[in-house]
Amino acid sequence: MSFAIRVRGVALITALLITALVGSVAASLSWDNALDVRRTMVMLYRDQAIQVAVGSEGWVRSILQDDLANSTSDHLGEIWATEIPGLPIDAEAVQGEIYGKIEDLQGRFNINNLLDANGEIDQPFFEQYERLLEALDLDVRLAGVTADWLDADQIERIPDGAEDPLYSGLTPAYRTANRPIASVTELAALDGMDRESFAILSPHVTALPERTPINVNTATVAVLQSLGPNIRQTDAEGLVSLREDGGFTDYAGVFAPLVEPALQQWISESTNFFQLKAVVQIDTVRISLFTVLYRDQGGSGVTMISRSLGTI
Ligand SMILES: [Ca+2]
Ligand SMILES: [Ca+2]
Repeated sequence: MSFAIRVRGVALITALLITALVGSVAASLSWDNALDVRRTMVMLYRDQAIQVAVGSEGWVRSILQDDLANSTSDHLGEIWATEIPGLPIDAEAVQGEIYGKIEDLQGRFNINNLLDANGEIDQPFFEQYERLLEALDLDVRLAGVTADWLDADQIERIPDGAEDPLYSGLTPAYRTANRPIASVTELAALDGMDRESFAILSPHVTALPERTPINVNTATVAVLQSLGPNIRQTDAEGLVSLREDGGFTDYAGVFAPLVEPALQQWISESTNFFQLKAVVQIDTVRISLFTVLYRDQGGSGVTMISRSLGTI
């Protein structure tokens, strides 16, 4: 082979190599570009979905306001309690779907009721909480552990307490709140609260910024049972069927013989605290917004108390 032919051969291979290299760089650039575009779109859709979900709060506020104007009690037959089926979002820039529901948070046991005005554990509510745990087949020891989490002191309740010495020995270490809780998700940090127990308990409890009565028109079976030591599950189920047609006509009369005397003033047929759960789907992006709303019975409107994205 002559020198000239060998040189031409090398030049050809070099040219082929360069073409292949440029090709692979171009492919990688266009792949990165496609990913960037997709990432930006997802961020944009997420922002839009959050805006739509927050916007739905205004709609819910007017539903709750209208309800207050038209009724003195709150029950599960009312408009606010109807689950909203998927509604299309059909604007020029956004297309998707929103669905949601409003829940009465006073149909649940308010964990912060455990603390009295002095920040100490209030025995009638503590016993009510124990009855709730019992009705749900959960470990009653959790009542003492929750009480220690909330009360201001560092003295472990006997036999069921847990204060900082226990939690600070865990990995990772943490400390008790020693104050009212802001979210029921705090309960997941309690000693002895496993995932299953939390899943069973969480639909029946709430954490509100003030002490609240139970709305017997919306309370769950287990929460109704917690109101007195002699309310069996079948009794509570009977009460639920009694209220089916627009709530109790005389709730005070029905519950007077059933409810623990100290809790008599802590039952009601109306509600101030509601929770909106809005789920918005745009393209492949789906977000859930949980908003706690306070409706003033005096008619001064509905205010947003807290918002949480993705979790209660
Ligand atoms: Ca009402
Ligand atoms: Ca404590």
